Amino acid sequence: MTADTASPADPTFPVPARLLAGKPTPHVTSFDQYKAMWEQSVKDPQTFFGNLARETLTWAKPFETVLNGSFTEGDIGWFLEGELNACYNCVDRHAFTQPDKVAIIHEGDELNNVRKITYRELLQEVSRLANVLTSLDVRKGDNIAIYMPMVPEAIFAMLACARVGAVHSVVFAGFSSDSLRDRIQDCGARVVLTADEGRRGGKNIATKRIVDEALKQAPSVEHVLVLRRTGSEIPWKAGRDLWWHEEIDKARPYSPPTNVNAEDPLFLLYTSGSTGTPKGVMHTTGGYLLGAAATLKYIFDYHPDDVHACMADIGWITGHTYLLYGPLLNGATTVVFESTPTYPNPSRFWELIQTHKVTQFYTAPTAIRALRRLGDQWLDGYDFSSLRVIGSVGEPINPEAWHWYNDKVGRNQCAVIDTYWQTETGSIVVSPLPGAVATKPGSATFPFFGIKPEILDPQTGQVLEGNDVTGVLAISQPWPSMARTVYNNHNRYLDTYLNPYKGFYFTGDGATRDKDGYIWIRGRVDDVINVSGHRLSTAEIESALILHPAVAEAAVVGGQDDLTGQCIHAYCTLKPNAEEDAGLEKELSLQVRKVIGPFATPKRVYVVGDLPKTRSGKIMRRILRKIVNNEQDQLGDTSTLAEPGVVPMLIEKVHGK
Ligand code: 6R9
Repeated sequence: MTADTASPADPTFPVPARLLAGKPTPHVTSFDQYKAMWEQSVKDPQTFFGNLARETLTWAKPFETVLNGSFTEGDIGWFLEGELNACYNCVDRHAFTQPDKVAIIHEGDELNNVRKITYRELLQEVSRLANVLTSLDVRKGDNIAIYMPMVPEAIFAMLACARVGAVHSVVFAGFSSDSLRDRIQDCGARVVLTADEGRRGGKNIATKRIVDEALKQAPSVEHVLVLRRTGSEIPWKAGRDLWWHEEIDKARPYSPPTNVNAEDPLFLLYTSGSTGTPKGVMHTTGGYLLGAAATLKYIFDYHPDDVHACMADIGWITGHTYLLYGPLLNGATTVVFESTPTYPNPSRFWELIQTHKVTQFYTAPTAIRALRRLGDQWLDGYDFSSLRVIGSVGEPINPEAWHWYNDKVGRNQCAVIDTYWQTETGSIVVSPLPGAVATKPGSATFPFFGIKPEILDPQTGQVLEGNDVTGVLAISQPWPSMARTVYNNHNRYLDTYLNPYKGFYFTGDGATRDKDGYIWIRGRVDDVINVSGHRLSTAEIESALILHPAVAEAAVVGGQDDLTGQCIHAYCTLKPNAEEDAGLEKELSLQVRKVIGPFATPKRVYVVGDLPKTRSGKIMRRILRKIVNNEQDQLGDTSTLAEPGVVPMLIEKVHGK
């Protein structure tokens, strides 16, 4: 590993002098210091993480064993025998030492609609809600579904579950009723926490109606606790539905936390894989919390007076780890943003940074690209002097977007951190440390403590040693915040992550380690499409299309898109008696929107006569992918096609004559 040899092809950006000179001093101030810590963390994880876990978290009962299990067995556990409560660690201990510090700044959908919640208030709010959950007979180990807009109560909901030892399963409020239903059915939730409506970009979203629709086929649910957000008329089912405020008013503002074992589940989060239905990725308490707390401290270089602004929704892992758990575990002030980057105009993020004197700002490349495209005038005159670290997550950041972010938002004086991780990794696994690592635009750079990345030959699974190698990215030893299982389907966990390359955790991403040892993530090597940082499975979109009565077969591929990174292109063939009218392609697109959610809307749907198949009937998606990406001159070997004549027909359909 070396970081000091720049090549002219990939210019290297040193750590900004302002960070090293300024106050506070970064936690890690040189590459050598980072390297020494990293080496110790992977050589002796027991000592490194044992110490870190004792320093970082408050344990009700200390652990004795730091790590047990292996990738070969798939039985990993950290901090065994230890007991703790996640909510106590996020709230109580800070409420006792710094009660008046602001824990949450809520920036509502409308400008100047700000609500601040101190740690003292947070403890009261979360306690009340925990008592309400207990009154609904929610117990340790129960699964609770949360389908809520970006309001402080969504944070209270997650923390209240943790307080009583229940397992939250947050479903992104942009998912359709069908997707919500599937997730509730899979985890068997008895209680759903939701709101009457959401508010985003000046529009109301019919949250409760979507829940009602989902619950028609989710008999496990006994109670729905409904937050009044907009006050609009909503349907109501007496007995099942309860008003949040009415229940809260009755509840005592303190509730004792329920301690759980370090390996008891903290939450489920459903994510798309390369096949079939979404899987409920399970994170446990001790290891996940340590990963969240430690990465927030070191990768965002958190210091006590910082205001941390993560723009992700709580429905995604980024919202879990860097909006809620990481910041609150560190006793930070965290921003909950309800609106969109362009409402009421494209200065919204910049206004937010200036108003709240944000020190760490975290968003996705797709938002950076969209704002860059709208023009620099939207940043004019804003004061960004509070910022020290600006981060990006969710997809590869292209160098143009990186430079714009660095120049216009970071003013070349901030650390730009391209953070690579996944729902399954729980916390960031590859990223620069602000005070220690020189960056290269487009590279996530070096592994975090405890992460031993390897580049494998995809065919043989052999470790590609040394630098200047490309293959698939794997991790060769367990780290505290890795997912432990897929809910109710441990075999799927093994088959997806641990069996493809024995002895390794397989990420599903391709990667290069360049000649200087920097890691460059190349994107998914499986059938997962990344649209604006949202993970979508081609199989899931195909299933949604096939539900339409006219569709016989569907094949979905990812196209390249300047704004969203990738976009969805769907090819469909029709059943023999189906009629192809002018509106059908639009209708099929709406079908996907309805079954999965608006963010999964295909960019194009092509109704075609036939699909390119091998003689054994396998659809050759590679050809479909090349055609949408305008690479029809590089189709490669098409000799195995059963019907070569379909290719010109497809090209004509996609590109015209
Ligand atoms: C945190 C999150 C995970 C997938 C991952 C990869 C892509 C995330 C990235 C990145 C390149 C980065 N990804 N961060 N690719 N550079 N900095 O996004 O989790 O929704 O589970 O997605 O996103 O392909 O495998 P998740």
